[in-house]
Amino acid sequence: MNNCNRGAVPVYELPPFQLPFHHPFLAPEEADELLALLLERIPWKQDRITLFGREHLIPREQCWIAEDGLTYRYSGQTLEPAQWPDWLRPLARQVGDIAGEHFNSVLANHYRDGNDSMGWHSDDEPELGPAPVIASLSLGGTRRFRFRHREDHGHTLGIDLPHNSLLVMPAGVQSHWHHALPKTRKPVSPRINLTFRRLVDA
Ligand SMILES: [Mn+2]
Repeated sequence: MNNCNRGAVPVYELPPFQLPFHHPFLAPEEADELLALLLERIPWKQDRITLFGREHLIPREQCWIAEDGLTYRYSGQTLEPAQWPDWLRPLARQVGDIAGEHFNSVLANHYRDGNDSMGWHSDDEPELGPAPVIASLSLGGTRRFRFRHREDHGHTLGIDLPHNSLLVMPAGVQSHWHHALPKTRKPVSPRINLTFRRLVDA
C-alpha cells in the first residue's frame, strides 16, 4: 500500500487504477452496531444460481437492497430488491460522498465462515453502466480479497479486508480486473460485505 502524502487516504495500486482504502471507516462502536444490525435484520437468503445449465446453492448468503422495481440479474438469477431500511440510508449517503457517486442500491453478502466464498467475476452487469464506481464496506472477520487481471492471469493482488474498512473501486476497474473472495481454512468470524452500486439503466 502507498501512502505518499501525509494525511492522504492510502491507496492500493491496481494499474492503471488507485483504490482508496479507508480504515477505520466508521467510529468503532458504530461499526460494531452496524454489524449486529445487519446480521439480525437483513433478510439473508442462500439463493440458487445457474452455471452451465445446472443449479447450485451459492456459497454465501445475500440480499439485494434497492429502490422498488430495481431488479438485478447475474449468473442466471434475477434478484428482487428488499426495501432500503431507514437506518441504512445515511450510510449509503456517507459512502457515496466519499466515493463521489450517488449510490441507489447495495448488494449485501454474508460469508458465514471460511467455506463461504465468491468466485472470479467482475461487477459488469449492463444495469451498472459501462464504468461503475463500486464501494465495498467490510464488517466482521478479516477475509482476503483477490484481484486478477482479465487478460494476464499472472498479474494478481491480494488485499486483507478487515472489520470497518471501505475499499473504493473507481470507474474502469471492472473492465480490466476480476475479483474473488476465496475460501480459507483459517478459522474466521462471519463477515458481511456491503457493495454500494448505482444502477443507471433502471
Ligand atoms: Mn463483485
